[in-house]
Amino acid sequence: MSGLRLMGRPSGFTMLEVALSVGILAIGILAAMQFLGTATSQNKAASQMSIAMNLAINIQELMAAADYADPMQPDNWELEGGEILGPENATLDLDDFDGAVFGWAATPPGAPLDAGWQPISQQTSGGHSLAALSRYTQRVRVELVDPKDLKTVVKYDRGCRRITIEVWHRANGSETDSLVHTLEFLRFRDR
Ligand SMILES: [Ca+2]
Ligand SMILES: [Ca+2]
Repeated sequence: MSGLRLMGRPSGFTMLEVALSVGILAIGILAAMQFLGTATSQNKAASQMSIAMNLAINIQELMAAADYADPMQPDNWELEGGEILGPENATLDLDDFDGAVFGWAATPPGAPLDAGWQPISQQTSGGHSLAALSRYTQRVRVELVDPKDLKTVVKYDRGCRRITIEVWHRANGSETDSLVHTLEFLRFRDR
């Protein structure tokens, strides 16, 4: 009478089962890929940060040898006659570094510097290259601050200079640099 017929379960999978399995698999793969993507970009940011911190410290160490001010012309806010910003000068002072740019955004563009004035184009470990450093820029700013209120920039030297070192990075395909790390420190006039 009725056209209904109980059928035994066919062997193999129905289309629905196959479709469901494929769907679940796809969701799993997508989740794994997203996780990997996030992990990779976090890794990249962490490695960029550690590179930038090192590049900032390089300049801080490089400036450690500089005098607070030029002994003959302490108010001269630039390189003194005949000086150039480099290892050739034994007499560099802090303000000689104001506005200095090393690396990618320098003119002409170069590699950022290590603590001994040498350009470094690769970050290496045990002879292996870990990362290219050529797209990084170190920028230096020197300001006079009030020794009694270190946040206040002043016009005349009251015995304290604030040095700001910024490390910028130009991403592949980008037209602009982005600031990765800023290092600030103070130097007081030796008495
Ligand atoms: Ca000077
Ligand atoms: Ca000088």
